[in-house]
Amino acid sequence: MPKLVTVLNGPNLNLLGQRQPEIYGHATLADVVASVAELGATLGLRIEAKQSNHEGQMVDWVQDARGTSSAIIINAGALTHTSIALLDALNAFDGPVLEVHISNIHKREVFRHHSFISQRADGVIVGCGTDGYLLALRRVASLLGV
Ligand code: CA2
Repeated sequence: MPKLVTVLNGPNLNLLGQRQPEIYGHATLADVVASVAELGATLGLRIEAKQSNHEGQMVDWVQDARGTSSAIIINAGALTHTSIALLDALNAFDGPVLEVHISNIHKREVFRHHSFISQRADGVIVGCGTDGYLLALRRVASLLGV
């Protein structure tokens, strides 16, 4: 049975490809999920991708990943910069955690420069556009030894 990788996207990432293409590109979230699933199949990993605009839902999904998922790839959107609850949930997860940001948060407003999640993340990929999800999945595969 292939190992499961949970891919979580937070608030407003359902709007990918619909607005602000100069920052976030033209790919939709469905496009991103399809390309991650395709690479996952190549690498021998199963992908479960979810998006929510709600902090509590994101916390619940991180908790659900305990015991079912081998790794988490997460773009928490703006919760990155605010959510200690999400950090606490990730701290209770045992496998690799890869944090992704489509834009280079360090080139943007100062309030985007700090990530609570980075304290738990095994790797952080920023500013690589939606390719960042694929880079994160390759790193997960390497960390899981598949
Ligand atoms: O660069 C990233 O991936 C971010 O996590 C995206 C978040 C932002 O709050 C973070 O600072 C950096 C925002 C996601 C909003 O996505 C949109 C996409 C298209 C149109 C409008 C919003």
